[in-house]
This record gives sequence, structure tokens and C-alpha cells, in this order.
Amino acid sequence: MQLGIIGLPGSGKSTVFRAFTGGVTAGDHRGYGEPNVGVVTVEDDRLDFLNHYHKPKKATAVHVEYLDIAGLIGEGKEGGARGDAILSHMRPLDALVHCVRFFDSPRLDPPQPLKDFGRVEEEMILSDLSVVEKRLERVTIDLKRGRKEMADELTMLERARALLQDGTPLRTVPEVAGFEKFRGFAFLSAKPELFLVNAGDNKPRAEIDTLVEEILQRVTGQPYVAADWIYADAEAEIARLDPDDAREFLNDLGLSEGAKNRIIKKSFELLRLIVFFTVSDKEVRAWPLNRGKTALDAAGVVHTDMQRGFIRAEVVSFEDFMNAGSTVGAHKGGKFRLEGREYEVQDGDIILFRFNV
Ligand SMILES: Nc1nc2c(ncn2[C@@H]2O[C@H](COP(=O)(O)OP(=O)(O)O)[C@@H](O)[C@H]2O)c(=O)[nH]1
Ligand SMILES: [Mg+2]
Repeated sequence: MQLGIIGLPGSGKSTVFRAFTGGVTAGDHRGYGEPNVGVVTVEDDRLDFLNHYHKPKKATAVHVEYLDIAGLIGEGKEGGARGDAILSHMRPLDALVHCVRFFDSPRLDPPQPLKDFGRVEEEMILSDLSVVEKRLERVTIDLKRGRKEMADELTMLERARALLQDGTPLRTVPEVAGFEKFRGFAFLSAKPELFLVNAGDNKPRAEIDTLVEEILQRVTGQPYVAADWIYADAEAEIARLDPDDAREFLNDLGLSEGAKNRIIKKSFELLRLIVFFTVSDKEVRAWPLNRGKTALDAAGVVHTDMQRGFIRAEVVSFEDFMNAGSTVGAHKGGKFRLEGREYEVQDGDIILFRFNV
């Protein structure tokens, strides 16, 4: 899973990146060069339990990759070919983390978070609109030349243009946002988005909460959006401490866990992801999956052979497994179920795929 951190210059993107990853990177690349990439392991007590019980050769958690993408919005945009380079980083992103400044900076005016928020949202819509308009020209010419197979794309481009001209992000209409032929364009306003208020640690919680609410009100009716907040500066420091010290400092800030875990949970909710587990004597592994997906989809995530040769899935919920205390116990208690390809996978399912190739 890949998440890109975006926002105005000085909104704290690189600081947020460090708070998530604990990394001490070169940091301030001012919009030039490659984005910082940080990989974070998703902590999961259930995976730890399974690892402890099965003692396989290795345990593999879900990983989240964060990209600190300076240059996307309002930063060094005049760089010519850099536009394409940025786009190439955008394409694989599963979601955007939009950093909104709510701290005083000696180099900048007092924070105007709602205004900044609106500006970035508008810039993304305009950027998408210019892509749509360019593509419309191309497709119109091709259609005139008799390429009839482009007709469906034309219809969808016109729908997209109407939405964007109206200031509506493409994600609002999933049929447009998810249109197959749009995939390569990496439309910004089609991506799921987490709004992250980056607050100075002198800001009272009540003010922060109000701001988060106000942002949510402005995106009412949009699917795949969420909002949260962070004390990025303080948390970037805390992320470098060992766990005991970190806990103490988090307590002082009135937080029960660190930014890394909070934001991962939020991101999973935002993307409607669940986790299922596979277990063998070689490896126990946690896999992310979209809510509502079937056993056959899950098999495909693990291995294409498992999907192609799918026979059935043997499923036990983590909860049942833990309560039974052992594999034998879970079998005796009738907790293993045989499920077919249409079975909807649930969060925490432990699945053994039966397949032949
Ligand atoms: N007081 C305060 N300063 C912050 C916070 N987050 C970032 N900063 C400072 O704001 C400046 C810009 O932050 P940076 O992360 O480089 O912003 P970017 O341009 O969006 O990557 C740096 O001097 C940071 O130390 C915060 O939560 N509180
Ligand atoms: Mg930066």
C-alpha cells in the first residue's frame, strides 16, 4: 500500500513523513529530485500471536509505503519535464495524505488552514481538468478519424469535465473515478484522501477538533475521504525514541498511541481495508484486502496459481482460533469452515487455500 503526502510548501509534509516513518531523512528537498520514500510495518497483535504459536521461519506483516512528494502542489511547478516525473510517482498511490498547516511558522503568515485546504483541493481539480481537456482534444480527433472504440471514453471524459468545471472531485462519482481507461491518468481528485491537520502543540484540542469537523463538512457526500490531526513536530521527535520513552511523551501530549499507528488505522478505514492471514510452517503472513472481496479474490492476492486452481478455502476466524488455543482445539470445536469462492472474507480470517494446478 502506497500513500503520498501532499500539501502546500511549509505545511509540514516532510515533518509528517518523519513522524510516520521515524526516519531522519535529508528532508527538505524543496520540490526537486526524487520523493522521500519510507516503509512502515503495520503492527498487529494477531500476527504476533500466530507467529508465537506456529513459530514459522518468518512472519510478514503488512507494509505501508509513504512518499513525501514535494513539488506536487505549489512547489517548483515550473520545472518543465518534472510534471511527468511527479505523475509517475502519483500513479501507483492508493491514497493521498493532505497536510494542512495549523501551526505558527516564523517564515510564513499566521495559519489559514481552511483557505489552504481549499487552495490545494482546487489546484488538484484544475490539474485534473487540464488533463481531461487535453485528452478530450485527442479523443475527438481520433473519433473523427473513425476510431469508434473511443466513444465510451469521450462520454466519460465529458462527464469528468462537467464535474471538474463544477469544482467537484472525481472521487464523488465512483463510476467516473474508477473508469478503466482513466487508470493511466492518475487523476488526483479521484484518489482517496486523508486530510491531516498539522497542529502546533500549543493549539488547544478543542480548536483542532473544530477544524477537523469543518474540513469534514466541506467534503460531505464524498466517498473515500477522512480527516484527522497530528502534532507533527513533536511526533517526529517522539518517533525516534525507544518505545518506553515515546509512551511517556505521548501521554504528556494526551495521546494513547503514536502517529504511525493512528494514521495506519485511519488509512485502513479510509481505504476500506481488512486483513486476513495465511499460515504455514515457513511463514505466517498478514495480507490487506478490500472489504467485500471474496475468498477467490483473496487467493489471487496470495498467488495467481491459488486463484486459478481454487478448490475451496478452509477458514477460521482469529478470535475462534485464539479462544480454542490450538489448531487441534479449533478443529475439535468445529471452528474451521469450508468456504467456496464466493465467501466474503472477514477481517481476521485465517485462511488455508486448497487448490490444484
Ligand atoms: N511548530 C511547528 N512547526 C512545524 C510543525 N510541522 C512542521 N513544522 C516546521 O515547519 C517547517 C516546514 O516543515 P516541513 O515539514 O519542511 O514542510 P514541507 O515544506 O511541507 O515539507 C519546518 O521548519 C518544521 O520544523 C508543527 O507541527 N509545529
Ligand atoms: Mg518538504
